[in-house]
Amino acid sequence: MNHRCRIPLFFTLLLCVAVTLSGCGKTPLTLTQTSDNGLFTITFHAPDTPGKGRNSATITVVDKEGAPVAGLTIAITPWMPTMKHGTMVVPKVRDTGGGNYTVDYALTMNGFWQLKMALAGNGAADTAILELHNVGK
Ligand SMILES: [Cu+2]
Repeated sequence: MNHRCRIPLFFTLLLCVAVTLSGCGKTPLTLTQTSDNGLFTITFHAPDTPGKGRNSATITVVDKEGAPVAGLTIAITPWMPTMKHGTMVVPKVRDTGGGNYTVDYALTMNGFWQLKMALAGNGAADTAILELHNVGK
């Protein structure tokens, strides 16, 4: 190998190391919860451990038969039960079709949080609580 092609190779290797390192610290979180009256099964998936500050997640909703439920209005209220407070920022939920929804939410502290959910649409309504036990850890 001549000298001319060694430098691009070095930068390619450096880029590979950087990409590997940036992916290393992520710990995905998946929670599955049946709604309080059993109408829906909710799967919450976060690409990384939720923490203090802004977070995003995807939520998938299926009915009792396991069929995806699109078109729901989902309201989410973060709540810290041990300290009895919520957040100032209202989570944004977006229906991306096929029973999938994206959620952008913010938490003000590390620790134990609940995401209180109200789901309604197609003549059905139910509630659920997702528990995030280790926010920031
Ligand atoms: Cu708190």
